[in-house]
Amino acid sequence: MKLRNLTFLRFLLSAMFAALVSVSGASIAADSSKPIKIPIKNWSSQIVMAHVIGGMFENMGSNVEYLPVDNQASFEAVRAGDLTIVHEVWQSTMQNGYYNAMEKGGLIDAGTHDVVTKEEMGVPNWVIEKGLCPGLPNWEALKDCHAAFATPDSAGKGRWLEGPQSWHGDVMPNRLKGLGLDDTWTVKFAGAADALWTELKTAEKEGRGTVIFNWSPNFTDATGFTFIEFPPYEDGCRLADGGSLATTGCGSPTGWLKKGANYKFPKTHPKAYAAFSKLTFNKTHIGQMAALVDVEGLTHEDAAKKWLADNKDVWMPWTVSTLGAGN
Ligand code: TMO
Repeated sequence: MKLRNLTFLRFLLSAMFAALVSVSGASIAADSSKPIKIPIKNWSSQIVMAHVIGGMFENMGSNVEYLPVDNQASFEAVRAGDLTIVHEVWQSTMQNGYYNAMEKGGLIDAGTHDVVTKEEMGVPNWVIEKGLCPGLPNWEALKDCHAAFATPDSAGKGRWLEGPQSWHGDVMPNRLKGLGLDDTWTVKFAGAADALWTELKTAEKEGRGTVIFNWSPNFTDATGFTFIEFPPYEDGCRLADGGSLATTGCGSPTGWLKKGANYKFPKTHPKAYAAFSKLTFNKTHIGQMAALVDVEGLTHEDAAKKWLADNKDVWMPWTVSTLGAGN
């Protein structure tokens, strides 16, 4: 084939491609231009994932709006339509709020991420390696080592640094009582997740022990963190589920990570809803989203942009519509 013909063939192919793109572009217009309302909570993977999902929606032609929200209030907000989605529902701390909103009507299940979750008190690995509490990760080791975990605000008791109280209320103070450890250990609540990571650095510098609340998937999966092994979780062991101080010593269960949506979302934004219900992040993805902020120091927005740019092969297929004409 002559060079000119080749050039023409290229032109023809790209014109055909442009026509295809504009056909799918036209059908995208079936989604409402009203903004999809996405919650912003107060831990890194949740915020980065909010912007990742928002970026996906924008790439599909939708408008998005980000709204700061209290974690436990967010399920009722989805039910009422003040939020369109929730994208990180952690079973062990949020299933009550999630299922209550579903039972009242208005919040629907939008699928499950491809990951097993854990939210639990634990220690950075160097605490174990330095022998600051011999016998860890078995919780009974805590009976004899509180002194190495005291801080100026703990009145001689060992300190557990919990996350913000809005994450799971009094589960951890009740844990200490249920285990009979509240004479020698106390719980302090962090103002925000950042305080947990600062505590890891400070304690290591000061050479004192530290017990913090943490979760997986998180960036600490890669940096070395061990969850304490408490008595096994049983349905109903927590106070909020009908338990008593005889049972609140139970540990956290492993669990799922779910998504939820307002029941109107599939109707107002069929394509965005289809993409949202298909998307499923795994342990590596979620760990990366947290690490881009908490290890590499990017803003949440920049972290999301970088994650989207580096992972087109992961998320683009979810945005390809298989819905019929008119959607
Ligand atoms: C809700 N969280 C993942 C921070 O435990």
